[in-house]
Amino acid sequence: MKFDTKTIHGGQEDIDPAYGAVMPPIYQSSTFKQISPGKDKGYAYARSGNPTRTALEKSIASLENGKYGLAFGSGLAAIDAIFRLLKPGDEVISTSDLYGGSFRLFDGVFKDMGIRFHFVNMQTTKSIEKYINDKTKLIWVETPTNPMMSIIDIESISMLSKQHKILLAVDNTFATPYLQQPLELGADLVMHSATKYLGGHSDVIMGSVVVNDDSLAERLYFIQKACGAVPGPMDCFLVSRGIKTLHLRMQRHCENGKAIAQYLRKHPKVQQVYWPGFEDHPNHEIAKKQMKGFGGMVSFSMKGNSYEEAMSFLKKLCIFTLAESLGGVESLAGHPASMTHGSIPKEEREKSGVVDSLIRLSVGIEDIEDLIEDLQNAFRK
Ligand code: P1T
Repeated sequence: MKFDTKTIHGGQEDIDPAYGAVMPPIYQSSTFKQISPGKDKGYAYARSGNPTRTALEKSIASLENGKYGLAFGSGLAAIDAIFRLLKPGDEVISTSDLYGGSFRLFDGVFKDMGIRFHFVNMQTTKSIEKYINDKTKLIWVETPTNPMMSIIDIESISMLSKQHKILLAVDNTFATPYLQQPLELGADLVMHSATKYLGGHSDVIMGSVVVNDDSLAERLYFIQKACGAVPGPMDCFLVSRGIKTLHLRMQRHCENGKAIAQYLRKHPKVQQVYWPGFEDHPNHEIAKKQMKGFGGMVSFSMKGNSYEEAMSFLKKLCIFTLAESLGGVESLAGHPASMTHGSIPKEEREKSGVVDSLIRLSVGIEDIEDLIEDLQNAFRK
């Protein structure tokens, strides 16, 4: 089955054996009647499993060409579940430029539980090698990175991780499985904030993990059930519905993202535009190799690097909404230093380029002329 068909039918065979509904029914039930004690019809208690959630989990697994899918109550809950595979004393090598909330979870929760983190600029695979030792158990990659749009070579890191028997996990939130399939490139785990492009309509918080390995899946299902960070059936339905148009939305996100990146690059007030589609982007060749397109996320800094000017620009936008999050049909604008990446110390975040004038755009699927006019007005006034 091709990807565009999978968004609609992947993992959805016989979705409603009872009545043949074509959409996964919303089983808004916390528990299921048992035939006799301990014997049920496939579902016993909704923390362990719910048919609406199963439908979504199968759909996400199919999109990532993976065997097993798991849904969680948020993207961070999905990351939390992955890190529960580790033990005190284990070491993790993580991308240094990453979502601020992921950094907060690593530095503010897992560090205190005895996990040691090395935050590394992964632009070259060589830079990772010197941090590998016997205790290294996981490599955490975000690509494209949030918010600097750096590209990390998944296939090349997977060769290194396999050689050293280290798990490789990829946060695929920015790319989506439409543009990039990390398991195909050798990753062991692929994670999403389904809140973003998978849901696609900014109306739900959710996370997911997909794996191929049987024992890894078994342990993650155990963690999902034991820790209980599961999404509700209504939210699972919403993400299932969102996924059905993922391919169409992504095409427009990519088109609009490209037009905005090119417009910004020519603007006299703009210092630098971060978008992996530019031929002179430091890792453009890797982006071309591992992604089908360059996505709808664009970041840029302003000349003079003035915090005040960035604020005034953001306040003047009308169609772009000033808000955290990304990946919805509507265009959003954010100021990473004070919003999504505020939890990263200033010195650290500036090292990866998150300066005071940096603005991040989640380019939506509106008419491109309206979007460019909105930016033009915000620069002009
Ligand atoms: O918000 P949640 O569903 O828990 O997902 C966390 C998360 C994980 N990974 C990446 C790459 C993310 O971008 C996010 C959430 N990001 C935002 C809310 C944001 O505005 O960047």
